[in-house]
Amino acid sequence: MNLTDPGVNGTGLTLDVTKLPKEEAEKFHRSLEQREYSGYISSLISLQRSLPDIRLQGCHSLYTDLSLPETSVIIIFYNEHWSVVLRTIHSIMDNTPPHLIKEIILVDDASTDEVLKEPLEEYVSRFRKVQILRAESRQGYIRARMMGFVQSTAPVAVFMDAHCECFPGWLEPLVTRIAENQSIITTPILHWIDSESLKIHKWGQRKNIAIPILTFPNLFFTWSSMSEEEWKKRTRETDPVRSPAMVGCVIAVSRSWFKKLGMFDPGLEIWGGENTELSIKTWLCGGGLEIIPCSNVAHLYHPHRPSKESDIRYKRNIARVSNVWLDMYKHFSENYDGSIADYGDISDRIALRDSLKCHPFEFYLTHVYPDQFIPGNGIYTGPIRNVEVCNHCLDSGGRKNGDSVNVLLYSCHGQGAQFWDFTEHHEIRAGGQCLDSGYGDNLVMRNCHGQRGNQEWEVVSLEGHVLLRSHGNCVGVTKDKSALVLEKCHSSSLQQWTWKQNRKTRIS
Ligand SMILES: [Mn+2]
Repeated sequence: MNLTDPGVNGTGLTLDVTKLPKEEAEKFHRSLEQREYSGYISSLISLQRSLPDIRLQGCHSLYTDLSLPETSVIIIFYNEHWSVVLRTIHSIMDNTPPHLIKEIILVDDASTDEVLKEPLEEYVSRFRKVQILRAESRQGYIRARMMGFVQSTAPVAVFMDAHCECFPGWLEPLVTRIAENQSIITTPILHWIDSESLKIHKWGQRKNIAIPILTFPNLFFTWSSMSEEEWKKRTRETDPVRSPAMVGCVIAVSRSWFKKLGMFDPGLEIWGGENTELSIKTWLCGGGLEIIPCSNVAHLYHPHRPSKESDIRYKRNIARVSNVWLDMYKHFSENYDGSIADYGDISDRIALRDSLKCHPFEFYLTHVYPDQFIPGNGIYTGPIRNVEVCNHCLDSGGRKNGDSVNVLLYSCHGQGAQFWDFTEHHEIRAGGQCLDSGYGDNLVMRNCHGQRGNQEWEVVSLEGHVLLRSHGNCVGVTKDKSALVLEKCHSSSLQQWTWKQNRKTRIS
């Protein structure tokens, strides 16, 4: 194919598949179908491709202490592509001072791919520190991680997915922070390996660093930006960033803290919910969770094919997490009552929470992440009814209008498109989107950008009613009572709404 150093320095490889011989093109397509990423492309890229040093200025001089505790790296694989697993291992070996790695424990979660049996053993026999642990039957990612942890011996454990590549200097910053404070779990900045070309896309390291936060009702994570408050609190851009949640692909934790927290909940099945559980409990039980800007790891994000089984399993897992940790807020998560799947016995997890004297979940909402949005638990919540036009509500389910959706005045039913929340961020949300005033006298729904501006609202309380105000204009109904309009505020009841106040603000 006439390739020179494909993928070097994190560049990807894009092939014109139409120019490949038929047999090769078939292999290319088959590999994409098999694994949700291109094993074919991966096998053309060196197992030891170098990655550039992308550390922020200031990182180099911060982490020169040679006396850090040793680390065990625990990697779970299940039918992962040979080249992807090996590249993960090589990148650890090549980018870490040897004395910091005590061992790398590969846990084979009962893979069926033959190449991951003896051939893998033979390949890794060149590394003194790498050992393979085989599960006899499928344990799932969560229990397999604990198998590896129990086998490991170093004071710090790093859980890493089997499809990662480490940048130079990735480990020292993670471990340094743990050496300072045992009960802080640390994560690197996760960059993104493209699943087709294996190109590494760099993500923000400075103010535009991506912060994982929890989402309700599914207790998954989503990306947010650093709060203004956090940005101001830090004095250097290399300082750790408090993280409300974690993705879970790369986590560093002290052995003692992970044990004290009861490891992962062994009642969680296969995959999902464990990162949420660990995030919540480290925060509630006296520890913390931080992103360390000087640590960089790339992770191969690949779409997970959803299935009915995996969906039910996930809902079962989050039912466990919400019933153990969320107190009354569990009512805002899916399947908390076990109506979709029986979530099993949680009594030992509750006993653990009691014995550690962990804070109530309210602590998370007031001290860890006051911006946490919980649909149905806004400051104001529910349908927004007009005072003048009997039984008509603000409805976000209008027609598409370019990149946004028109908001209408519509007969009240109070469900879905008419269920609104007013957030700590001064957004008015429905169905995952935000009310936006940036379209003249028109009101639309757009993706929430979190930057205030056209999505910043005031809910002004009158006697029993509210005004919805944005930069001096108010949401009202036209004189003929047929449509919504954003116009100068006046005193007519066409601009007055009833909306249920649910609670006080958390941030003043
Ligand atoms: Mn992964």
